[in-house]
Amino acid sequence: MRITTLFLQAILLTCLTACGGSDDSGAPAAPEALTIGFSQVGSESSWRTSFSDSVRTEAAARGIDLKFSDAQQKQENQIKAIRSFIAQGVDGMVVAPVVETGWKPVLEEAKRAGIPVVIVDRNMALDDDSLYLTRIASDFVEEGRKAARWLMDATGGVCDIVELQGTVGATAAIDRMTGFNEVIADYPQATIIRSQTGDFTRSKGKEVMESFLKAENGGNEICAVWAHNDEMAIGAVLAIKEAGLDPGDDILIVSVDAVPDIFKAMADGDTNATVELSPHMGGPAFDAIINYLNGGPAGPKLVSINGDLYTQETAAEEYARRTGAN
Ligand code: GYE
Repeated sequence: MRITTLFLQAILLTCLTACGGSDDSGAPAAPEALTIGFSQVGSESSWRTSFSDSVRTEAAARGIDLKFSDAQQKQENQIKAIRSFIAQGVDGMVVAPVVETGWKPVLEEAKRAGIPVVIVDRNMALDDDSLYLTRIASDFVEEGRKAARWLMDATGGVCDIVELQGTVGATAAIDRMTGFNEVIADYPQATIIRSQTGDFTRSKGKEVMESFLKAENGGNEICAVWAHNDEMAIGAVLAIKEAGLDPGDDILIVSVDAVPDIFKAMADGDTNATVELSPHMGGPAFDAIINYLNGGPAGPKLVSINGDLYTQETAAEEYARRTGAN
């Protein structure tokens, strides 16, 4: 495989002057018949599904043969997929890791095979940055801060908060929590009274919210839900309604992702705010791999994408814009 990649690089380097290294849009041109493996976390949320769709669409538009593998939220499945990509001799890999730790050995295998790896979305804890080309991700700490700033503003900093955490050990959960807690630390009357993982899914979000409501005497004292993603926020809406309370009013709800369903929920008055996370990370990931294969200069180790916070005010309009619904 190493030989194949070096051979490919040699051809491409020769080709660079003769054939040009980029298309009209400025994106690097893909070598012919490029095969790229994509190890995806799973399909735990509609944000994740949009992300998978976006990567597939981007691959198709560039004529890339994409080997897609859904790990169903299990790291062992991702490690198996990466090994299988290596065995198949792919030209590059895009990996969206479920948790941060435990990646070094398998990435070393990819490196030995000469296969470039791009990390997308959540991070990997690696002490050797030669194991990957770059990471395309949003600043999850900042997302947490944005959610907290909105809530502190909406409540005057007086609020008993319950937290629905994302997957344990996942960067998106660790960092969103860090950013949120950093902001509320300045508000002595804002407290997280309960916090538990809902694994980024709607069903677990609902289940955990039900247990919070029970533990808090039906929920009358709960001021707000801070959900690490929209999917769990929607689960919380269902639980709060079943408990006879009015979500978005009796209990405020703030989350992250900005999926179409949450704009619908906000337009209906059921949730209050969301921070947008773009699912379109496939393009820059492919750019990095193609640039590397073309022998281009090494780019930055982190490509950051960031989104705004949305509230009920523009929710109906945003929902229509994003779904084409009227
Ligand atoms: O917020 C959530 C998904 O890792 C940032 O994973 C991502 C998160 C996203 O399941 O909906």
